[in-house]
Amino acid sequence: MEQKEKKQTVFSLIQPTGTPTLGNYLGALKNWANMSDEYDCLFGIADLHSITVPDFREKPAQLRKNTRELYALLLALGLSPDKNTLFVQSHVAAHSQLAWILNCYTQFGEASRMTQFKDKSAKHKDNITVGLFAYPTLMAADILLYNASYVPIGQDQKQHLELARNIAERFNAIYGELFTVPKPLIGKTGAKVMSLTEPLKKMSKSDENEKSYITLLDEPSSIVKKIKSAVTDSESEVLYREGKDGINNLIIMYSACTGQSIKEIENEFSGKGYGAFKSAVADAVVKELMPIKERYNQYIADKEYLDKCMRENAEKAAVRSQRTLNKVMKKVGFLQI
Ligand code: ATP
Ligand code: LTN
Repeated sequence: MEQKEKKQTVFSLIQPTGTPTLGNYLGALKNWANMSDEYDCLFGIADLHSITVPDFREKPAQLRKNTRELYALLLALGLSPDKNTLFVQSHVAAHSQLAWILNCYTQFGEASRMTQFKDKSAKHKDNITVGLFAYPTLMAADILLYNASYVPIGQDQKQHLELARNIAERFNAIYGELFTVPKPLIGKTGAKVMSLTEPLKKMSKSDENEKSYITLLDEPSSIVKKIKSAVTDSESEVLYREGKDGINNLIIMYSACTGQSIKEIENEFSGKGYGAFKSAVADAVVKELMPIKERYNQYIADKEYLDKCMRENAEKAAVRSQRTLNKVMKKVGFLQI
């Protein structure tokens, strides 16, 4: 117990906007599972964030289904609900409460500079809500509530983390040391997995084109098909080079699944052409994902166990986050009764 208190805290959430892709997995989730020995870990599902875009507003049944399925998938990745705090964001009221307070310490200008906001609002021009704009302050609240030292995320979330750091520092400068200033932990491979059909875009589970991404629960035959039809280039050498975005992406995927370096991969496939390489990539991805799918099928069938884990873990998260929220409310000057 004593040792547990000394561990530094790691925190990250993922949105229930669809089955996670190979990009989510290699860029973020894969690293989560092996952190609980070294760190005090909180992981979970950012369901409050997922209603910031129209696709998930007004679809309550879908949101509920996705949330339960994602929770089962987190367990299937090997995340222990006992060693970690594994929870659903909306089950813990302090997130929304602190987010409101942080909104009042965030400049309109700095929130306007978030590239994700610019991208997502360009995509939904006629339906841009204040919630989408305030997305990063809710994310900052998530992290700061638990005094997380490290936040494992993909490259695309770095700017949001930078904002969380700025808010924490600003708050500390006004009220004294209150928040831990969090640092990002970007996956070792730096893996930013790109779309299979448009390799200049990141692989994203909300892409309209299903062929552009592989989900963690895809059937092997579908994985093989998608990789075989992945966009490459008109050359034939398996080399990691500028401009060969499609091949570079497949090399990154293969490297992340097999642990081989780029150099080793280039040597292995020297003179073999793209066809053989694509088959090997597909095999490696299938081998990586199938055990996860098998475990997922067991967890999703046991609703009672899932609910019990969610309830117990929400309780753990609530106790911890409430402590921080109380301190903040006192500092800000809300009357204590
Ligand atoms: P959406 O399509 O709904 O915006 P997403 O697929 O981009 O979702 P998120 O739920 O926003 O995924 O992200 C979950 C985690 O996965 C984040 O830490 C994010 O940085 C990481 N991530 C997302 N896409 C990729 C990718 N293509 N490569 C590497 N990491 C990724
Ligand atoms: N914005 C993140 C999900 C997210 C998150 C967080 C990640 C919400 N709150 C706190 C890390 C820490 C995303 O879309 N990937």
